Order: sequence, then structure tokens, then C-alpha cells
Amino acid sequence: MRTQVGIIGAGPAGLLLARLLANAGIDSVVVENRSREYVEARIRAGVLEQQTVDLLTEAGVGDRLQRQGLRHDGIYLQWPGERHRIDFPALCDRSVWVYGQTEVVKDLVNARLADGPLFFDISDTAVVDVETDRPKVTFTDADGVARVLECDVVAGCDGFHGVSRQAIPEALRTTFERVYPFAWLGILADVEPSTDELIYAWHPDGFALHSMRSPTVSRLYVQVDPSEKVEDWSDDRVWDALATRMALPGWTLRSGPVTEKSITPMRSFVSGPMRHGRLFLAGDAAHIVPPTGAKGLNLAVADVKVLAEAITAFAKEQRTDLLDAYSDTATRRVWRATHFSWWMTSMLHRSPGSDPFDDQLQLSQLRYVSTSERAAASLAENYTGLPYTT
Ligand code: RFL
Ligand code: PHB
Repeated sequence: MRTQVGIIGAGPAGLLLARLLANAGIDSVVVENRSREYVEARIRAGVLEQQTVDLLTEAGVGDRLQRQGLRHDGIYLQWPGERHRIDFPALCDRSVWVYGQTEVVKDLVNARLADGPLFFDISDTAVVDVETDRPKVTFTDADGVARVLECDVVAGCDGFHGVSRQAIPEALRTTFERVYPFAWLGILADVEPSTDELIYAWHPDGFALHSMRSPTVSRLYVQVDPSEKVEDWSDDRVWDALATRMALPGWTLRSGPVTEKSITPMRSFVSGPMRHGRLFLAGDAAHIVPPTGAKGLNLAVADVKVLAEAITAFAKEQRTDLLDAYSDTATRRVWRATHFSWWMTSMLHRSPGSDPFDDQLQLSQLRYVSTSERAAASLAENYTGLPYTT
């Protein structure tokens, strides 16, 4: 098989890249080791930056998002006894949208299947010859047939556990990592959200977050120790923890049937460069942020926007300048999001062994961000998304 761009991974990064390239008249083949059902049901992100929404819409995959996405003009920051709203449009003239990653992926899979080939359920993925001008993706398809996909460029969009990053020689890679001493236990529940905006709550027992997916589905998280087991958290225990950590006089947390429950460890990871020869990494394949800043999916989208433009200039005009600049351009934005995610995480979580001094520093920071317009504006512009050229 021969294509212009071989794309490994049918997550948001790989699928959106395929769409942007198809819109520019460039052929690609997407290969994915999971089933369609699995990738469409994987519950992850929920918050889209304004420019992510704009890009999906311009790419022609925003119809359902425009109908069903929920625009949010702020978030609440909370600590015991107080809840403060950060007003995004007033502070930075932008908003965010709540629309589940599952829905983004369904919309992109539908678009992809209309645009070109997408192989699900593949195995034995490998990337070879990336230092030549004929890089190849080799894999075994769902029928057990060994395939070689010959490309001009390969995009490694296969997430943190994928094979693409490993195709860059270890001696050329630099990795930066921070493993946080806590995890998030997340639930999805069939109950109307108890809040108009997301609530990020600091509490002596640990962080809690109230998010949502639709007018009838809530998404909530509590900070837990990374060694905790889902089995030890009955639905009642989760609801009790949420009610305690988000309690506010005059406000009640509605509970309902829990349809999903899982624990996610929190880490930050950056690997560079994001390019080796004709192989380009995008999204979680190159970087992970803790979810407190709601940045992971948006960063994946920002990477592929820059990469799609670079590949288009190469395919149409044989220009290599944008491909050469890709890693640096993307990495600058990655570090901004990494810092913001670390900052939100540090402000809102209780670390094991933290003492009253640490608590007071966090509470002081929360009060400052909630009352100083300039501090709030910094949170708002980072949360809603800095311009792609930052
Ligand atoms: P993905 O989504 O992991 O997709 C990679 C795809 O590659 C496939 N794959 C392979 N395919 C072929 N061969 C191989 N060898 C392969 N190995 C892997 C995988 O099956 C998969 O389909 O990466 P991508 O596309 O870079 O997208 C990144 C996002 O998924 C991720 O950053 C976000 O979900 C992070 N995230 C959030 N991001 C936000 O912007 N806003 C949020 O509110 C937000 N909340 C979250 C989150 C992530 C969370 N978890 C579970 C880590 C909340 C949580 C709890
Ligand atoms: C979510 O809705 O899953 C969500 C929202 C905000 C975050 C992280 C996750 O910061």
C-alpha cells in the first residue's frame, strides 16, 4: 500500500489530522489497534477550548458539537465555605465548551470513513525507515494479513502507550516527567448536573471536581491515593466524598445511577523532539498533562493543526521549513500547557504529608485568583486556550 501520510492511532489527534489533510486534498491511511466500538466509548476529556471548537467546525466536523455542545462562560473555584466564579468572557473574551471526547471521536470517525481508509483492530504496528524519504508503517490487519504502508510522512498519534515515540532513538530523546502523588477517581452518572458551571474544589480531604456531559449526565472526580482500588469505592462512598468536599450552605449535590467508574493516575510527561526524520509525533504520544487544566485533548488538537499545515506545505510546494519548525512550535505550547496544568494541580490538590502551612499557601492562592482581576485573567486565558501562535 502507498499513501502520502501514514497515521498511527485513531484518537482525536490521528483522526483530526486525517480530516485536515483530506480537506487539503492530501491522502492518508489511519491504522488503529483497537476496535471502533472501543475508541468511540473511551471516556476521557470533556472540555474543549474555543479554538478547538472553531477548528472542528471549520473542518466540517462540528455540526453535532454546535447542536449538543454546552458553552460555558466560566468555572467555579471553591474551598470550604466559599465558591467563586471566574468569568471567562469578561476576563479574556473567550469561552469553553463541554462536549465529550467520545462524541468528538464519533464525529471524526464518521468523517474519516467518508474520506478514506481507516483500519481498526490491527496488531504488530511498527514504524521503519523514518530516516529515509520512504518511511513505512508495518502492521497485521484484522484478517491477519501482514501489510506494509509506504508513505512520504508518518504521523505518530498513538497516545502515551504507542510505538511511535520508541521509533525515535533513545539517545536522541529527552524526556521530562513528574508523577504526582495522587490520582483521580472519576464517575459518570445519569443525573442532571447540580451546577451551571464546572466546580473545582479544594478540601482538606482532597480535591473534587464537578463536570458534566449533557443536561442529564454528570461527570465527577475525587482525588484519591494512587494505590486505591476502584472496588473499594462503592457508589455511596464516592457520593459521600463528593458531597463532603463540595458542600456549601444552601447547595445540594444531586446523586444518581453511576454508569462508569475508573481511577486515573496523575502525571506530566514531555518527550522531545517531536520529530525524527520523516516521523512526527502529535498528542499524547509526545506529552501528557494532568487533567486539572483540561488541556490534553486541546493540546493534541493544537499539535495536529500545526502539523497539518506543515505537511500541506510540504506535499503541495515541497516546502520543508514548516516541518522543520514543527517540533519547536508544538513544544513551546506544550510547556505552557504543562505549566498551567501543574499550577492548577498544585493549587487544588492535597499532597500526602502536606501541613497547615501548605494549606494556607493554597488557600491564599485561591483567594487571590478569585479576587484579583489580573490573577483571574491569567487563569482564564490559559484555561480557555492561548492563541495557536503563542
Ligand atoms: P489517544 O486518545 O490516546 O489516542 C491514541 C490512539 O492510538 C491507538 N494506539 C495504536 N494504534 C495503532 N498501533 C499502536 N501500536 C497503537 N497504540 C495505541 C490507541 O488505541 C488510541 O486510539 O491520544 P490523542 O489522540 O493524542 O488524544 C489525547 C487525548 O485523548 C487526551 O490528551 C485527553 O483525553 C486528556 N484529558 C483531557 N483533555 C482535555 O483537553 N480536556 C479534558 O477535560 C480532559 N480530561 C483527560 C481528561 C484524560 C483523562 N484520562 C483518562 C487520562 C480526563 C481524564 C480522566
Ligand atoms: C471532564 O469533564 O472530564 C473534565 C473536566 C475538566 C477537567 C478534567 C476533566 O479539568
